Amino acid sequence: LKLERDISSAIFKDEFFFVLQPLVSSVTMEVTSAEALIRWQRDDTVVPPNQFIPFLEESALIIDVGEKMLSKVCEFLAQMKSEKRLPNSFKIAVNISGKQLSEVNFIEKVTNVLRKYQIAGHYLEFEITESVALDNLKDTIKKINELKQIGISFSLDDFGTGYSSLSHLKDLPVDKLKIDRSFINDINVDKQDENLVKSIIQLAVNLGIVTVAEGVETVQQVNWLKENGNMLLQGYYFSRPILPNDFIEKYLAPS
Ligand code: G
Ligand code: G
Ligand code: MN
Ligand code: NA
Repeated sequence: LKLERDISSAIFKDEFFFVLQPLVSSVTMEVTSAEALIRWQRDDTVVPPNQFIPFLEESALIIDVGEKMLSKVCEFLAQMKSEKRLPNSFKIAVNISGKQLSEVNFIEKVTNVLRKYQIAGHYLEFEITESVALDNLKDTIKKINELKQIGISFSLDDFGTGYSSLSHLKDLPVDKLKIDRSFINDINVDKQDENLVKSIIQLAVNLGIVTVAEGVETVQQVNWLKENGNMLLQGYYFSRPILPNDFIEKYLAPS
Protein backbone atom coordinates (compact mmCIF):
# COMPACT_ATOMS: atom_id res chain seq x y z
CA LEU A 1 0.00 0.00 0.00
CA LYS A 2 1.22 3.50 -0.89
CA LEU A 3 0.54 4.97 2.55
CA GLU A 4 2.48 2.26 4.35
CA ARG A 5 5.44 2.61 2.01
CA ASP A 6 5.36 6.38 2.48
CA ILE A 7 5.26 6.02 6.26
CA SER A 8 8.40 3.89 6.25
CA SER A 9 10.24 6.43 4.14
CA ALA A 10 8.80 9.26 6.27
CA ILE A 11 10.60 7.79 9.26
CA PHE A 12 13.80 7.53 7.28
CA LYS A 13 13.44 11.09 5.94
CA ASP A 14 12.42 12.42 9.36
CA GLU A 15 9.17 13.99 8.15
CA PHE A 16 7.42 13.92 11.53
CA PHE A 17 7.28 16.99 13.73
CA PHE A 18 5.20 18.16 16.67
CA VAL A 19 2.92 21.05 17.49
CA LEU A 20 2.01 22.30 20.96
CA GLN A 21 -1.40 23.03 22.46
CA PRO A 22 -1.57 24.95 25.78
CA LEU A 23 -3.28 23.79 28.98
CA VAL A 24 -4.68 26.65 31.04
CA SER A 25 -5.56 26.81 34.75
CA SER A 26 -9.30 27.39 35.33
CA VAL A 27 -8.40 29.48 38.39
CA THR A 28 -5.55 31.72 37.20
CA MET A 29 -6.21 31.36 33.44
CA GLU A 30 -2.44 31.01 33.03
CA VAL A 31 -0.75 28.51 30.74
CA THR A 32 0.74 25.76 32.90
CA SER A 33 1.84 23.21 30.32
CA ALA A 34 1.43 22.03 26.75
CA GLU A 35 0.58 18.83 24.92
CA ALA A 36 2.86 17.76 22.06
CA LEU A 37 0.90 16.39 19.11
CA ILE A 38 2.55 14.66 16.18
CA ARG A 39 2.16 15.77 12.56
CA TRP A 40 3.51 14.37 9.30
CA GLN A 41 4.83 16.73 6.63
CA ARG A 42 3.96 14.66 3.57
CA ASP A 43 5.07 16.73 0.56
CA ASP A 44 2.90 19.85 0.63
CA THR A 45 0.35 18.62 3.14
CA VAL A 46 0.36 18.19 6.89
CA VAL A 47 -1.19 14.83 7.78
CA PRO A 48 -3.01 14.54 11.13
CA PRO A 49 -2.25 11.59 13.43
CA ASN A 50 -5.54 9.75 13.00
CA GLN A 51 -4.48 9.07 9.41
CA PHE A 52 -1.19 7.37 10.25
CA ILE A 53 -0.95 6.49 13.98
CA PRO A 54 -3.13 3.36 13.49
CA PHE A 55 -0.65 2.05 10.86
CA LEU A 56 2.29 2.82 13.11
CA GLU A 57 0.57 1.04 16.01
CA GLU A 58 -0.08 -2.07 13.93
CA SER A 59 3.46 -2.36 12.64
CA ALA A 60 5.30 -1.48 15.87
CA LEU A 61 6.88 1.44 13.98
CA ILE A 62 5.17 3.53 16.66
CA ILE A 63 8.09 2.61 18.90
CA ASP A 64 10.64 4.31 16.61
CA VAL A 65 8.41 7.28 15.90
CA GLY A 66 7.43 7.68 19.55
CA GLU A 67 11.08 7.67 20.61
CA LYS A 68 11.94 10.25 18.00
CA MET A 69 9.05 12.47 19.18
CA LEU A 70 10.25 12.26 22.77
CA SER A 71 13.74 13.14 21.64
CA LYS A 72 12.48 16.16 19.68
CA VAL A 73 10.45 17.35 22.66
CA CYS A 74 13.50 17.05 24.95
CA GLU A 75 15.62 18.89 22.40
CA PHE A 76 13.03 21.67 22.38
CA LEU A 77 12.95 21.78 26.20
CA ALA A 78 16.74 22.20 26.10
CA GLN A 79 16.31 25.09 23.65
CA MET A 80 13.72 26.70 25.94
CA LYS A 81 16.07 26.28 28.87
CA SER A 82 19.00 27.89 27.04
CA GLU A 83 16.75 30.81 26.01
CA LYS A 84 15.60 31.14 29.65
CA ARG A 85 12.04 30.48 28.57
CA LEU A 86 11.48 27.34 30.58
CA PRO A 87 9.66 28.13 33.85
CA ASN A 88 10.46 25.59 36.56
CA SER A 89 6.84 24.49 36.83
CA PHE A 90 6.27 24.12 33.07
CA LYS A 91 5.75 20.70 31.45
CA ILE A 92 5.32 19.25 28.01
CA ALA A 93 3.00 16.25 27.81
CA VAL A 94 3.89 13.56 25.29
CA ASN A 95 1.49 10.84 24.12
CA ILE A 96 3.04 7.44 24.79
CA SER A 97 1.83 4.32 23.03
CA GLY A 98 1.23 1.15 25.03
CA LYS A 99 3.80 -0.52 22.77
CA GLN A 100 6.46 1.93 23.94
CA LEU A 101 5.59 1.50 27.60
CA SER A 102 5.71 -2.28 27.34
CA GLU A 103 9.22 -2.33 25.91
CA VAL A 104 11.65 -3.85 28.42
CA ASN A 105 14.15 -1.00 28.01
CA PHE A 106 11.67 1.89 27.90
CA ILE A 107 12.87 3.42 31.18
CA GLU A 108 16.48 3.21 30.05
CA LYS A 109 15.60 4.96 26.79
CA VAL A 110 13.78 7.74 28.63
CA THR A 111 16.65 8.17 31.09
CA ASN A 112 19.12 8.34 28.21
CA VAL A 113 17.25 11.02 26.29
CA LEU A 114 16.84 13.15 29.45
CA ARG A 115 20.57 12.82 30.09
CA LYS A 116 21.45 13.63 26.49
CA TYR A 117 19.56 16.95 26.60
CA GLN A 118 20.25 17.65 30.29
CA ILE A 119 16.55 17.90 31.09
CA ALA A 120 15.01 17.10 34.49
CA GLY A 121 12.15 14.58 34.48
CA HIS A 122 9.65 17.05 35.97
CA TYR A 123 9.51 18.92 32.66
CA LEU A 124 7.85 15.88 31.08
CA GLU A 125 4.44 14.32 31.39
CA PHE A 126 3.40 11.10 29.67
CA GLU A 127 -0.17 10.73 28.40
CA ILE A 128 -1.35 7.17 28.32
CA THR A 129 -4.70 5.66 27.46
CA GLU A 130 -6.57 2.98 29.35
CA SER A 131 -5.60 0.44 26.71
CA VAL A 132 -1.93 0.50 27.77
CA ALA A 133 -2.78 -1.25 30.96
CA LEU A 134 -4.61 -4.15 29.44
CA ASP A 135 -1.63 -6.34 28.50
CA ASN A 136 0.31 -6.46 31.68
CA LEU A 137 -1.11 -4.27 34.38
CA LYS A 138 1.46 -5.13 37.04
CA ASP A 139 4.39 -4.36 34.78
CA THR A 140 2.79 -1.11 33.62
CA ILE A 141 2.23 0.08 37.19
CA LYS A 142 5.80 -0.77 38.14
CA LYS A 143 7.16 1.20 35.17
CA ILE A 144 4.91 4.20 35.84
CA ASN A 145 6.12 4.29 39.44
CA GLU A 146 9.77 4.12 38.37
CA LEU A 147 9.28 6.97 35.91
CA LYS A 148 7.48 8.99 38.58
CA GLN A 149 10.58 8.50 40.75
CA ILE A 150 12.55 10.51 38.19
CA GLY A 151 9.92 13.27 38.21
CA ILE A 152 7.83 12.39 35.16
CA SER A 153 4.10 12.82 35.76
CA PHE A 154 1.32 10.82 34.11
CA SER A 155 -2.08 11.59 32.74
CA LEU A 156 -4.84 9.24 31.67
CA ASP A 157 -6.03 10.40 28.24
CA ASP A 158 -9.52 10.16 26.73
CA PHE A 159 -11.10 9.32 30.08
CA GLY A 160 -14.63 8.01 29.79
CA THR A 161 -14.18 6.39 26.38
CA GLY A 162 -12.99 2.82 26.03
CA TYR A 163 -13.66 0.21 28.65
CA SER A 164 -13.60 -0.23 32.43
CA SER A 165 -12.36 3.28 33.06
CA LEU A 166 -13.06 3.12 36.75
CA SER A 167 -11.13 -0.04 37.49
CA HIS A 168 -8.10 1.30 35.62
CA LEU A 169 -8.27 4.59 37.40
CA LYS A 170 -8.17 2.71 40.68
CA ASP A 171 -5.07 0.75 39.63
CA LEU A 172 -3.05 3.25 37.62
CA PRO A 173 -1.01 5.76 39.66
CA VAL A 174 -1.75 8.73 37.35
CA ASP A 175 -1.53 12.39 38.39
CA LYS A 176 -4.12 13.70 35.96
CA LEU A 177 -7.30 12.57 34.30
CA LYS A 178 -8.27 14.03 30.93
CA ILE A 179 -12.03 14.10 30.40
CA ASP A 180 -12.66 13.18 26.78
CA ARG A 181 -13.91 16.05 24.65
CA SER A 182 -17.12 14.22 23.77
CA PHE A 183 -18.32 14.97 27.34
CA ILE A 184 -17.19 18.61 27.26
CA ASN A 185 -18.99 19.15 23.96
CA ASP A 186 -22.48 19.14 25.41
CA ILE A 187 -21.90 21.29 28.48
CA ASN A 188 -24.70 23.92 28.45
CA VAL A 189 -26.64 21.72 26.04
CA ASP A 190 -27.23 18.41 27.75
CA LYS A 191 -27.93 18.28 31.53
CA GLN A 192 -27.06 14.59 31.55
CA ASP A 193 -23.57 15.31 30.20
CA GLU A 194 -23.17 18.15 32.69
CA ASN A 195 -23.96 15.78 35.54
CA LEU A 196 -21.53 13.23 34.17
CA VAL A 197 -18.75 15.83 33.98
CA LYS A 198 -19.53 16.96 37.56
CA SER A 199 -19.25 13.35 38.71
CA ILE A 200 -15.92 12.84 36.96
CA ILE A 201 -14.57 16.05 38.53
CA GLN A 202 -15.72 14.84 41.96
CA LEU A 203 -14.15 11.44 41.34
CA ALA A 204 -10.81 13.07 40.52
CA VAL A 205 -11.05 15.25 43.65
CA ASN A 206 -11.74 12.17 45.78
CA LEU A 207 -8.75 10.36 44.27
CA GLY A 208 -6.52 13.40 44.72
CA ILE A 209 -5.80 13.81 41.02
CA VAL A 210 -5.99 16.80 38.71
CA THR A 211 -8.77 17.07 36.15
CA VAL A 212 -8.15 18.25 32.58
CA ALA A 213 -11.10 19.19 30.38
CA GLU A 214 -10.30 18.51 26.72
CA GLY A 215 -11.89 20.07 23.67
CA VAL A 216 -12.98 23.34 25.32
CA GLU A 217 -14.28 25.48 22.46
CA THR A 218 -16.66 28.12 23.86
CA VAL A 219 -16.70 30.79 26.55
CA GLN A 220 -19.86 29.15 27.95
CA GLN A 221 -17.93 25.92 28.48
CA VAL A 222 -15.06 27.84 30.10
CA ASN A 223 -17.43 29.60 32.51
CA TRP A 224 -19.25 26.39 33.41
CA LEU A 225 -15.97 24.55 34.06
CA LYS A 226 -14.56 27.45 36.15
CA GLU A 227 -17.67 27.28 38.32
CA ASN A 228 -17.33 23.55 38.74
CA GLY A 229 -13.78 23.23 39.96
CA ASN A 230 -10.08 23.87 39.94
CA MET A 231 -8.84 22.16 36.82
CA LEU A 232 -6.87 22.52 33.61
CA LEU A 233 -8.57 23.49 30.35
CA GLN A 234 -7.42 22.58 26.85
CA GLY A 235 -9.06 23.29 23.51
CA TYR A 236 -9.58 25.52 20.52
CA TYR A 237 -11.10 28.25 22.71
CA PHE A 238 -7.57 28.95 23.97
CA SER A 239 -5.51 27.81 21.01
CA ARG A 240 -5.20 25.25 18.29
CA PRO A 241 -1.97 23.25 18.40
CA ILE A 242 0.78 25.57 17.09
CA LEU A 243 4.44 25.30 16.13
CA PRO A 244 6.81 25.12 19.14
CA ASN A 245 8.58 28.40 18.36
CA ASP A 246 5.23 30.18 17.98
CA PHE A 247 4.22 28.68 21.32
CA ILE A 248 7.16 30.22 23.20
CA GLU A 249 6.66 33.56 21.45
CA LYS A 250 3.00 33.61 22.39
CA TYR A 251 3.07 32.18 25.91
CA LEU A 252 6.59 32.22 27.29
CA ALA A 253 8.11 35.40 25.93
CA PRO A 254 10.58 36.90 28.42
CA SER A 255 9.04 39.94 30.11
O1 G B 1 -3.60 16.32 17.09
P1 G B 1 -4.82 15.44 17.03
O2 G B 1 -5.98 15.92 17.87
O3 G B 1 -5.28 15.15 15.65
O4 G B 1 -4.34 14.03 17.68
C1 G B 1 -5.17 12.94 17.64
C2 G B 1 -4.66 11.85 18.53
O5 G B 1 -3.41 11.32 18.06
C3 G B 1 -4.36 12.32 19.92
O6 G B 1 -5.49 12.25 20.71
C4 G B 1 -3.31 11.35 20.41
O7 G B 1 -3.95 10.29 21.10
C5 G B 1 -2.66 10.84 19.15
N1 G B 1 -1.29 11.36 19.10
C6 G B 1 -0.87 12.61 18.83
N2 G B 1 0.47 12.70 18.90
C7 G B 1 0.92 11.48 19.24
C8 G B 1 2.21 10.91 19.46
O8 G B 1 3.26 11.57 19.41
N3 G B 1 2.24 9.58 19.78
C9 G B 1 1.13 8.81 19.90
N4 G B 1 1.27 7.53 20.21
N5 G B 1 -0.10 9.30 19.69
C10 G B 1 -0.22 10.61 19.36
O1 G C 1 -4.36 13.15 22.80
P1 G C 1 -5.65 13.39 22.09
O2 G C 1 -6.10 12.34 21.19
O3 G C 1 -6.73 13.74 23.03
O4 G C 1 -5.37 14.73 21.25
C1 G C 1 -6.24 15.77 21.22
C2 G C 1 -6.78 15.93 19.83
O5 G C 1 -7.93 16.76 19.86
C3 G C 1 -5.77 16.59 18.90
O6 G C 1 -5.86 16.01 17.63
C4 G C 1 -6.25 18.04 18.83
O7 G C 1 -5.92 18.65 17.59
C5 G C 1 -7.74 17.88 19.02
N1 G C 1 -8.33 19.00 19.69
C6 G C 1 -7.72 19.80 20.60
N2 G C 1 -8.56 20.76 21.05
C7 G C 1 -9.73 20.55 20.40
C8 G C 1 -10.99 21.22 20.45
O8 G C 1 -11.21 22.19 21.18
N3 G C 1 -11.97 20.71 19.67
C9 G C 1 -11.80 19.63 18.86
N4 G C 1 -12.82 19.24 18.11
N5 G C 1 -10.62 18.99 18.79
C10 G C 1 -9.59 19.43 19.55
MN1 MN D 1 -3.43 13.28 24.45
NA1 NA E 1 -7.53 12.92 24.41
